[in-house]
Amino acid sequence: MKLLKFLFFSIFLILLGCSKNQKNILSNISKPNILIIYLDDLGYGDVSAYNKGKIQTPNIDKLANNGLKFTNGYSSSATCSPSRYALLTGKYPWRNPNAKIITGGSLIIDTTEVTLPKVLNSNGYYSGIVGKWHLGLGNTKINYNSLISPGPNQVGFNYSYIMADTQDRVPCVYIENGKVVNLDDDDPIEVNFAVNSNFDDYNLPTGLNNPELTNMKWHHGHNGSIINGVPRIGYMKGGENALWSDIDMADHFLKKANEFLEENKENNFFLFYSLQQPHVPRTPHPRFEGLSGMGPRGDVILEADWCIGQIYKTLEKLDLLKNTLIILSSDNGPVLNDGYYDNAVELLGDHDPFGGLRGGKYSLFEAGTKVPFIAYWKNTIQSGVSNEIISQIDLLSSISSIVGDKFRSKDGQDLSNLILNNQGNGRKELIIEATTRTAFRSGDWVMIPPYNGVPVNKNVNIELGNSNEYKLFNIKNDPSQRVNLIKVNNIQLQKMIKRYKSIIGDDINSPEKLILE
Ligand code: NG6
Ligand code: CA
Repeated sequence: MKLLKFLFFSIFLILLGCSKNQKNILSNISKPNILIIYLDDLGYGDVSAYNKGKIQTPNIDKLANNGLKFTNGYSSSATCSPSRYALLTGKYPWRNPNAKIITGGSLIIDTTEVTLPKVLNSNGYYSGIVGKWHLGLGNTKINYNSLISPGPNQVGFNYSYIMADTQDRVPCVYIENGKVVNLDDDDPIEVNFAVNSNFDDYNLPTGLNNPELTNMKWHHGHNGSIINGVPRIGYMKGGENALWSDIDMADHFLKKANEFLEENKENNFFLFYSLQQPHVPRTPHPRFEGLSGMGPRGDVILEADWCIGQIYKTLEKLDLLKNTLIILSSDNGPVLNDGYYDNAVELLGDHDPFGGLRGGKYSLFEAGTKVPFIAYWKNTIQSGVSNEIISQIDLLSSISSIVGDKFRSKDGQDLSNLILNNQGNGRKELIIEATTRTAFRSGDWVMIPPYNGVPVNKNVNIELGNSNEYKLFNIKNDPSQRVNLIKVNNIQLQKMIKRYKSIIGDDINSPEKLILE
């Protein structure tokens, strides 16, 4: 009897040991740190791992070539705020009428909504964002002189160090956990986006009235207040002490991101490192000036690539690479002239930021939303290439699954097996969005409905995807979407229209924009 008891006890101990070991392996694997490196307007062809063009991005390439490089990775929109909304909520941006490009507007994520940082926090993570936010702040007109809320800290981030909207919009200050950094109480900030004359003393210099005071010329828009010689969108006065330095912005965000990593090396952390490059105004630090031979746009891409290399080095130094999942992507496709004369067009040479795709930022064509999309996790993700379809909208559900949480977002799919093991299918279908218009990808087919509006935005010289007829492309055979197949394959077109309408449902675009026969 004693022997039997001993045997049972031993087996119990062995089983306990096994399950403990199993659990350890699981918890190590299933709870990596999460680092999302998010660029602003970086094109599919701007990364040398995707396009052996003129520009060299060795640090991004290192992640792409030693991790999983997706060739069919999408941002959720062809502009910034909607893409960021979708990334953090896993919901299609066209479901939210406020998910449009923000200019000083209110927070567009409901504070009760489940978000990526919230899911991670509930699994023991500490979440931070460093860099561009562009999801709105406050509920009404923002007072930059007191605590700014709600913002990133109210939708799940434990720590935030952000610029509010974009580098080309006022206010040109950093905001840390809801407080403007270095703000002098005696020099309060006033901001408005309507007209300069909203200020009491309305003789502040602007790009419109005082071009002689600018060191970067505006091409379209961008003729409001002049800060650091750069004319911006909107008007701002005060806050002199708090103004950022444009040429130091990359180094500044890098320093904050590095500090976050150092401080949280013992925690499970989520860092959303949201770089401002290569969005306008392109203001490389002088040590990158001229390096690309392509003017400021190329130079800031080199600067961003260098920053990513520095972050990699920090993870290496802190011995965090083996338990950090890195996702790198861009919020929308590329644009050359986005409102300033900065030689982006003139000095492009034979570099192709669009990677052979049609359209660009703001466009329903492929270059609007097909972006570099890379997953890297040293010793866990095998190096490889995936042609499966994946969207940033899937990141919340996939990361939730990777950390062992059950939450799945409304529109996202759990593609964790694809991300970690390059196994299983990606998406079968995807709604593509550009400035509230939508299109539909199903397998190798893309269908763009007819839309009113100009076919080409002449300012930025990008084809938007508007026309008065449906468009149907097979992007496997025709990746640059040159041949409209509506007449050749009407059956496929009708199938896609039906399916598209059934997904979009009542959320269908405003009728004045969409022409549905
Ligand atoms: C547009 C700006 C553009 C850029 C964009 C937002 C004008 C004429 N154009 O309205 O320069 O700031 O908004 O870009 O003002 S995004 O990448 O943040 O979506
Ligand atoms: Ca952008």
